[in-house]
Parts: sequence; structure tokens; C-alpha cells
Amino acid sequence: MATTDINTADTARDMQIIDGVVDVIASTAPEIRTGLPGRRVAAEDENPSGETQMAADVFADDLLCERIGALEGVGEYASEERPESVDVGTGRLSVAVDPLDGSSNLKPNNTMGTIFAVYEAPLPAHGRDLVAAGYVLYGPVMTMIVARNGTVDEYVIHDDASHELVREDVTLPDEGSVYGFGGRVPDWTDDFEAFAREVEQDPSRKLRYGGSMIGDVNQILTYGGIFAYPTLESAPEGKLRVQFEGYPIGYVIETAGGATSDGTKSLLDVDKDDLHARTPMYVGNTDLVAKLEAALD
Ligand code: FDP
Repeated sequence: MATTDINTADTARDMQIIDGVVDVIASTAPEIRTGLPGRRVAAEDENPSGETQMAADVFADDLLCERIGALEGVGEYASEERPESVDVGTGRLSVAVDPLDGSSNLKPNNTMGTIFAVYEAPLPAHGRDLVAAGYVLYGPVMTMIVARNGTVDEYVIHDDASHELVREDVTLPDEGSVYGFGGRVPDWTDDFEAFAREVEQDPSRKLRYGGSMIGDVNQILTYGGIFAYPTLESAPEGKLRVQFEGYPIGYVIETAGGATSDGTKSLLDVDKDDLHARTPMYVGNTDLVAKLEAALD
């Protein structure tokens, strides 16, 4: 077989595996959601970042590890809830998930999500190794955003575990109308606070912040604007995780025509080789992210 034929065959094979991962995420989501009511309590352990795990985090992680790990073509599985990645096969694609992003929202019953990233490399991988990424949002409706093949699509996931395409080629609206910034305000840097005050002054924008990154980012994808979990005085790397949050959200937002940054460069260009490394995250419309980078310079 000629080299081009091998590459084409690999790409077609990768696409099949990615479709398989998306199907597993969609078909497992109703089960994760149904399993939540009795699991709104802390689990016995902390996660590898030293944060309290909810019983639901562990439940969702176990389900996803078992099902994604059973897919032919997936070689490694990693999640925010386990210290090391798991060898699950001989495939060349790796899958990293945040099984329940925003799980501290379980107690007050606010939105949360499941984030997934498919890398064509062993873990920890680089943002430029991503071949697909997306998330499920457990809101009043269960929706799923998937970025692959250069486009972003939105699906509704039904209770019978089927999923239905509802919006093709999703892009950020040109005029961003919402903003949401995480971290305690007194812990923000002076430069970031000055930027935040400028964003607030624009009468065309309003605050939308729920404390679950995936819910807050989905507001940006829907209405345009800017989300940040910034560098904090007490945490220069911010709070969010590169492999499980920064890279996949960077991939989704940039594929949808937006921009992302760690303060100086695209989230997809962040270089961190620790599976649980953190990064500041700024995502939104390109003009706002450019202003943010200028403000932090
Ligand atoms: P959570 O701890 O509830 O899982 O990275 C996880 C995350 O939520 C994000 O979804 C959210 O943006 C952020 O942490 C909120 O953290 P703080 O409430 O500690 O600011």
C-alpha cells in the first residue's frame, strides 16, 4: 500500500473510533443522569488534585472507563478522577474525560457536564494532538456538543439513549452578549480585574455565571462573549485542568470560530506534560480574547 493509502486508511479508521466514542458518551449520559439522585454526597477519597470527590464523580468515571475502554481502537483512558491513565487496549487513540465537570453544583441542583477529548497520541497528550472533543450538558434538556472534522454540531440526547442532531456547524455569534468570570474577585490580579470592569461597562453585555465551567462555556457558545477562570494571586495556574478541560474546550471554541487563551497564547498551544496540570482559561469571541491578552500583557 502506498503511504497516502495508509494515511487515508488511518484517518478513516480514526473517524470510526471517534464516532464510537461519541456514541458511548451519548448512550451513557442518560444512565449517568439517572444515577445522580442518590449520589449527591461526598465520596471517601479526594481526586488527584486534592479536591473532594462526589459519589457521582466516581460513578460516572467507572461507567465511562468500562465502556470507552471496551472500544476497539482506544489505547488509553484517563480522567480527572484517577491519578494515572489506564491502558485499555492497543489502539492509537487516547480518551481523556472529566466525568462530571461542575459536580459541586450537584447539591444546589445546578447544571453540570461530561467533557471528553480524543487524542491521537499517548497521554498526557498535547492540544495539537486532538482529533475530536465535546461535552454533554445535563441541563433541563440533555444536549451534546461535538467538534470533529472541522465543525461543531449540537445534539439532543433522549432518555432512551439515542441522540438527534439539532444544530449543524455551530459558531459563536459575532456580537458577544454575556460574560462569566470564576475565582474570588479579591484573588484576581489587578490587570484581570481592570479588564473585567471594562467588559462590565458595556451595556450590551450581561453577567451569566453558574460556577460550572461547562455550563458557563456553553452560554458563550450560544450567546457569544467571554468566559474566564483566570490566574489567581493564590493560584497562578488557575484551577482548571489542561488535559480534561483546557484542551477540549479550546478545541470546541476554536472550531466554532472563537478564540481561546491561557493569557498569552491559544489553549491548544499550552505545553504541560503532567496529566493533572492546570491552566488559566479565557475563551470567547476573538475580539474579546485579543483585548484580554492585551490587558494582561
Ligand atoms: P467543580 O469544582 O464543581 O467540579 O473544574 C471544576 C469546576 O467545578 C468548574 O466546572 C468550575 O468552573 C470551577 O471548578 C468552579 O470552582 P470554584 O467554585 O472553586 O471557583
